[in-house]
Amino acid sequence: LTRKSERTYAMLKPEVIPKMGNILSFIEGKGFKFNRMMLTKISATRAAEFYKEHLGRPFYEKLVNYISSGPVLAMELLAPSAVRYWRVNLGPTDPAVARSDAPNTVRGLFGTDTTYNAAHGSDSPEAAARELNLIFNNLSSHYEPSYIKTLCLV
Ligand code: DGI
Repeated sequence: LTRKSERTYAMLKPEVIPKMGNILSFIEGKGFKFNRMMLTKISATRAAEFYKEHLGRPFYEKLVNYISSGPVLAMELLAPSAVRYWRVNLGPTDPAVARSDAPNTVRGLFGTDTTYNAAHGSDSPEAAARELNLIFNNLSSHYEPSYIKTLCLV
């Protein structure tokens, strides 16, 4: 990492995996560097841990079920002010809001609704460190190579 660079955790959610190429081009075009990248599946237990700050919210169970329902693309992105820069390029949580207020964002371009909103981005450097560790340093708990084989056949 250079002095001005920062890292963040970005994740493409299951519904956009079939069109991940367009989204990766968008991210690359914004100047991010892909430092680590992994197509994987997150277990429900790991997803519950990942989103624990939302425990008790009405959408929590749906969110955990969704994130653990299919493959995700986990990424460590590098850029100056990467956390904030990725949040800006991700756009508002609700893609309908993104389409009106920030159309040239990942959620504005590729999101469907508040559940199927294309991608995740850490909201602070501390969250990025926690999330990167949780996803990349706990491979045996969620990595399912047979699933990826299935994905390639469909
Ligand atoms: O940081 P964000 O992903 O933009 O939003 P967040 O941290 O407030 O919430 C995390 C995820 O939880 C979000 O990407 C989608 C889901 N979520 C948040 N608020 C709602 C929601 N899902 C539904 N269905 N309804 C909500 O109000």
